Amino acid sequence: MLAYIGLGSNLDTPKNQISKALSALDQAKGVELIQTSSFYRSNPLLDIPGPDYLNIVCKIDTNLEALELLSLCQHIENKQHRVRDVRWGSRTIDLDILLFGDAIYESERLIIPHPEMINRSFVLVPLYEIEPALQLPVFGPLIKCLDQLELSDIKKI
Ligand code: ROI
Repeated sequence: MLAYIGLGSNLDTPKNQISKALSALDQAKGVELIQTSSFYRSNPLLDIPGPDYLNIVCKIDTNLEALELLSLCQHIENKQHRVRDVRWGSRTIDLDILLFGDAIYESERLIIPHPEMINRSFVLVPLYEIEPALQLPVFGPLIKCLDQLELSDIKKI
């Protein structure tokens, strides 16, 4: 199954945090890293105070189930000392499953496609870089979703 994961960090050398999480993903059983976008820098969403974020999107091939992939992502977050205190607060690393093949899935732990992805330029812009012709389940053509977003707040680095 092809899946897309969004990674973000704004603490403790964000670039290292993201690179470390990518190699953890690639080394995990049942996951092969296929492609990664460039790094993008943006202000924290909703102008919540804190350092700028770095974000990327990666494409993986996996034979894990969606919930197993979620557990793997949470395991990587925990290993990199992600502390969940304030909602929307700064974080060393965040891994969000964006898409899982064409699956539409909803449970208490996981919703796919990621319901907020279409509101976030730091997700759609790197996703577009690696998969410009993508058709999103539920949301439709990626390019049309991008057209709805303000893109001036994000910079490719
Ligand atoms: N803001 C930006 N720019 N990038 C993120 O990855 C990000 N992640 C989050 C919140 C706190 C919503 N803000 C973000 O989880």
